[in-house]
Amino acid sequence: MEKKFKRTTVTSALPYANGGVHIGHLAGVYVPADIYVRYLRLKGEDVMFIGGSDEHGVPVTQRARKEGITPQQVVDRYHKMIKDSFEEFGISFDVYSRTTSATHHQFASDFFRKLYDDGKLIERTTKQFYDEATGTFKTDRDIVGECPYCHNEANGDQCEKCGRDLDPTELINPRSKESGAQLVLRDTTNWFLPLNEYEGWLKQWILEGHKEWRSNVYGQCKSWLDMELQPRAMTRDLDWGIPVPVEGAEGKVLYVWFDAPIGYISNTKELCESNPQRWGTWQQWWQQEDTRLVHFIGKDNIVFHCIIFPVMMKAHGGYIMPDNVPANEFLNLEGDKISTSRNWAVWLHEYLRDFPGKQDVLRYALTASAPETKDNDFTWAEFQARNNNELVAVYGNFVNRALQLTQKYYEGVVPACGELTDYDRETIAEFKDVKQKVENLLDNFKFRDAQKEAMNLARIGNKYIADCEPWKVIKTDPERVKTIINISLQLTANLAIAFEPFLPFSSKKLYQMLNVEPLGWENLGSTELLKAGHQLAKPELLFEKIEDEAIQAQMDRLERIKKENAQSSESYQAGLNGQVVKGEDEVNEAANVKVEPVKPEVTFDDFEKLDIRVGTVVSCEKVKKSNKLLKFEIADGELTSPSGEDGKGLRTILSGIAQHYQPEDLVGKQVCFIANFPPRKMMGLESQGMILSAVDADGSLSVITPQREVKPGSQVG
Ligand code: B3M
Ligand code: ZN
Repeated sequence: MEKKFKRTTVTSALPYANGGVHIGHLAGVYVPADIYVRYLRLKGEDVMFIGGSDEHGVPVTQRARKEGITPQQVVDRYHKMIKDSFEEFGISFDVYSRTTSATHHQFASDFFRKLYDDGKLIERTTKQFYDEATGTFKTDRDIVGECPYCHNEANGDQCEKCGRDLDPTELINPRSKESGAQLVLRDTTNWFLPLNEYEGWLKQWILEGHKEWRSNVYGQCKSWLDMELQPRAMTRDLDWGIPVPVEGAEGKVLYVWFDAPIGYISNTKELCESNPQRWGTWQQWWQQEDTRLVHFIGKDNIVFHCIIFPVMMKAHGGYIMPDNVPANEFLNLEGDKISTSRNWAVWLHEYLRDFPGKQDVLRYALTASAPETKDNDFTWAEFQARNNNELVAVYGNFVNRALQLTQKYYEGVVPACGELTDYDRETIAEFKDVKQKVENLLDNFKFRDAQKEAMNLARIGNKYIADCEPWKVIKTDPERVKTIINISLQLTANLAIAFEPFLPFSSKKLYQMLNVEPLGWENLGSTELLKAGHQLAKPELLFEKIEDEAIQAQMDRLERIKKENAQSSESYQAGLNGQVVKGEDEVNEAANVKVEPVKPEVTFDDFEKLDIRVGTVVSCEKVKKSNKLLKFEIADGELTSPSGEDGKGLRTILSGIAQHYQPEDLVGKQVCFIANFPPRKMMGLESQGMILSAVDADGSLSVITPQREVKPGSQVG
């Protein structure tokens, strides 16, 4: 930190109140944010931690429709559920409010009105689909129709089969998802934020001014800014949301992504007004240059927090800009993408029910596999191993030994430290720099490594006790044992401090066992935390083993979900299986099978340089005047190629497999391809990658396909 800030405003993405919170949200946003604010508080810094529910938006109305209740009933239910489970899990928000509050409605409405009055918004009339039967405009997600590219049924905003982003006007035969009614296009006027006018400023502020941001965040901003920004609608034709405060705008509400980030500010206002002595004014937290603003979010929210919200604040005037936006990548579950609609998730409220009192175990496991730089995987086996082999066997074991020995030899009274040996001094020196290391890592949002350093303290302790063997020395040199135990107890107190941001429940328990009030961060590294003669409380186990049965029960649950999902997609699978590629009739004789020897060793880094992806074949045809080449158009999830091209359309790849496949047999199939080869011209056409095939013993080629359908653009590795 170069500048001296007086206070830090920390926000964490406001979860949609249309369902529970799962481990992906926790690992990506709430656990790291909570570690960060607990750390700042422990250092005595002035920090406000803001959370809340995002209660507008189409997902809420869809859920309400599905359940036959009102949107307000939906958000009331989930807001309470989310708020309660965060609290039980120890996410230490200073405020957790909601975007349906009166304060928020007023604040967001005023914010919009100021932009409107200052001429910062542009009015545009566009054509949108309208359901004449219900008299309502339809949002992209409420429209279905035939995909113009792959001709499957698609949603108005995206075709899930070929992965293309769509505009609903592109759909063939667009209908209302709800009623199936035919839709008509009608003129509608909305207000747009001209993002393009802020491009120069954004480039300066982010690309020049914030090179220190995480590379995933910086990279995403860069690709947006390289693309030419477009004006973006800030109002919608919907009936759930904050009414647009402009005459003649009846039936329109603020775009959910306009009002939701303002929720951070209105929640601050609520908190300040409820306790002005403690919190001062909301302006201090959002408008003063000596305040540092940090947003914790998942990677899908980067554009909203780095581009749209900053432009809103800039256009309004008076606001500070985020100093950092430490966005995480995604967490998968047992190798599969977390999905609310497929119920492929571990839900926080269910975890708290199934593992009562074990908040810290999940906090530890999620931080240990936090998706900080790339997507990561949560498995129940690893969860169990983290608990049994690390929390129990390392941290818990050390603490237990130190406390039990004190109990046994000194009836729980801290013995005096005598003369130090060289080994004592070495050990003390080792744990003295933990403070600096953990601080450096936390200041740079490297929570995983920071937690590892804290655990390292416990490893140092275990090694110290094992090497010193007090249980033997007690027979020959009881004075020496006092020193060993004293040092071990000081280390134990250090562990309570170092782990407090990560594992607050365990630190609390440990302080109780040590019979001391919680210690501040500045004490980390000290060997004088517990005075000789201080009486400890009765020791208890800090962590307990998690048995196989508990893990099996979770695996059984996932297995059941998998089966249910498989049943519901059976009909779809049957359709796909009907198009099996015609194989050749020959049977290879064993003698003909030629096995290539394995190539020389490469490193994992070498392998990582290849960017292998999955794409869906949208079209495939023979290249004229070539008997080998097929020309593929592949939906690749809109990847931008390393040369910075495209990122919107389909990827063209030429592949020399014309003798092995009928082109039409490959349409709709998924293939694996290398995405980062430089483009190459063949027969006057440009190929943007290479499709991977297996070469059978007889030389025939078989295209490599993922074992189940995945999202176009998915990485292979
Ligand atoms: N509710 C989207 C999400 O949960 C949205 C975040 C709002 S943050 C202002 O991913
Ligand atoms: Zn499609």
